[in-house]
Order: sequence, then structure tokens, then C-alpha cells
Amino acid sequence: MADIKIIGSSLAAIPWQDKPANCPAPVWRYSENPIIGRNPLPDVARIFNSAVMPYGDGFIGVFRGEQRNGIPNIYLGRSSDALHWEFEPEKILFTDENGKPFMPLYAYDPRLVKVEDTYYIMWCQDAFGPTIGVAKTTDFKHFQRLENPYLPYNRNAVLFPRKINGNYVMLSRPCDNGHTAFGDIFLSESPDMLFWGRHRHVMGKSDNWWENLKIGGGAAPIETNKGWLLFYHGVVNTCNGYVYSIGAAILDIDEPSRVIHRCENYILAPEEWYEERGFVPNVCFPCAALTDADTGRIAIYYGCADSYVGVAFTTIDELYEYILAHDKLWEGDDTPGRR
Ligand code: BMA
Repeated sequence: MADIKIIGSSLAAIPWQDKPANCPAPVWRYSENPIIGRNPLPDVARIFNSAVMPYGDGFIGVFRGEQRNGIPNIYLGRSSDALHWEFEPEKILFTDENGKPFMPLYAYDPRLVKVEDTYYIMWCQDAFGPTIGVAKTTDFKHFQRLENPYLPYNRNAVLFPRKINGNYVMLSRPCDNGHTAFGDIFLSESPDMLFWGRHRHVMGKSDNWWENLKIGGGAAPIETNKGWLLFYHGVVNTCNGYVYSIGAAILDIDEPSRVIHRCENYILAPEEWYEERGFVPNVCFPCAALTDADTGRIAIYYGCADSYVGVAFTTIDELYEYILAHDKLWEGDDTPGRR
């Protein structure tokens, strides 16, 4: 055994199913997937690419809801078991620092991360091109937007769940304003969640076919005694369009722009009907993970085919062993990413 441990809270209520006997992979799907079906709200046709976390006696989440006018926005959901969700019918009302409504023109692919006593939501929105929006809340009633951390164009921002060397740290993926055909994961630091800098390259696409076009951060990194476990998405361009799979890497704990281990195999790729068939076929897009430090259980939340939300399970031991057994670093991975 590799003696890897999650550094985090206990979560006895984490959704869980044991690994099926015939499963060849390190990650297995919840048998009742998808957990959110079509038309979940009167105004929302599809919910996918969404993030959840423990809150109070249960769970809370920020959900990408595709409105019937085609514009995505972010909806709040609550659950007692993290599998059955109830949504607020209206999209989240974001305000500026004076409490005045300050809504993005659109907002998609939200992540939700708690740092100290504050919950941060980050998403992709327009600011003269797609870039990252951020808001904070402590009560899930008031959501105050902060300054946008990056210039356009940028997507897939993911905050680390604690400060590192005294600073907030966020991953992001610079892009263009279309269906970007390139993209590496970068890291930026901030002393205050307002001013961002010290940008570093973390990792790029690789020659592994499933991630040879672009990659992007997925769930908030999970702290372990061996480094930060990062779930990310990797994309290949096929003759039938982009295919999104889920990859895993371990980043250095104090200098997370350094990749220590990187799994050359994807850990989950589209193969079930709800991943292969939908508004955009062949998409597995991770945005969150629940963890239980006591048992090492992990529940990954991922968008399926731009139409549904799915859950998949693994344990930190099983996944780490798999990563080590298929470990392959690429040029620039094991460097601070500064030029
Ligand atoms: C990406 C993002 C995701 C989406 C994916 C597949 O560029 O826009 O929201 O899931 O494309 O369509």
C-alpha cells in the first residue's frame, strides 16, 4: 500500500457504492446515473457541469442551468444525500460590493470552493470575451461578486481549498473565444482574491491521444500527504468532434505548479448512454469531488454530454496506485512553470 491519506474532513454521508466485481478501471459509476435528468426546472432544459459540497446537515451545490433561451446561468441546489437535488427556481442573484444586482450576461461551468470561512464560486462569463467571474458567500443567501481575476480569454478556473504560502491559488485555462483548439492549465496567486499574479504553467496537453488537444482543471484539488490530487478534463479532436475524458495528476503540495505524477490513462471516458448521447455527445466534464478523509472515499461529480450530471466513485488508495502504475510526466510538468 502506498500509504496515501486525504488531508481533510470526515464525511460519513458521502454518497457511495462499492466497486463492481467486473470493473477494470480505478473509477466506477453510480448505478443510478444520471442523478439529474432533463428539464429539471420550468425555465431550465438541462443541468450539467456543476459543483457540490457539504453544507450544514447536508449538501449544497452550484449548478449550470441551460435556460430555454439558450443562455446558461448558475442555480443553487440543496440535498440531504448529495444524489437527490432540489433547486431554487431562480438563478443566483449576484450583487456588487454595494449590494446592487450585478449579473453576468451568462455564466457556466461553476466551481464551488471553501477557503477558511468563505465559499467562493467561480465560473466562465463574458467580460468582452469569455473569462472568469468570481463571487463569495458565507450564507448562500448573499452572493457578492469580486473583481474578475483574469483578462479574456479564460475558462475553467478552480480555486485551491486553502492558501498556499500565504496566498490564494487558482488554476485556470487561457483560451480563445470559440471552441478553443488548444489549452494548458496555469496557476495564479493572490494575497486577497482581488489582485492575481505570479502566473505559472502547471501542465499542458500530452501525446496521450485522449488529451492531445487541450486540458482544463476540473474539481478543486484534494489535499493528501503525497501532494494535491487534481481531476482535470482532457480533450481529443476526432473526425466526429471533441471527446472529453477525465484525467488525474498529483501536484506538489507547496509548489503546485510542479506536477509530480500524471496518469497516462484517462480514469473515466464516455461510454454510458448519458455520456455518449446528449446535447453535446461524448463529454465527461468533472467540476467537483466529495471526499471522506476517514475512509479515503471520493465521489466525483461530472457533467455528462452537456445534458446531465453523473457521479463516479474511487478511493484515494486505489486511484493513487493506478496513477503510479501509469505514471508519465511530459516536458515542463516537473518544473515551476516559470519562463
Ligand atoms: C467546453 C465548455 C464546457 C462544455 C464542453 C463540451 O468548451 O464549454 O461547458 O461541457 O465545451 O461542449
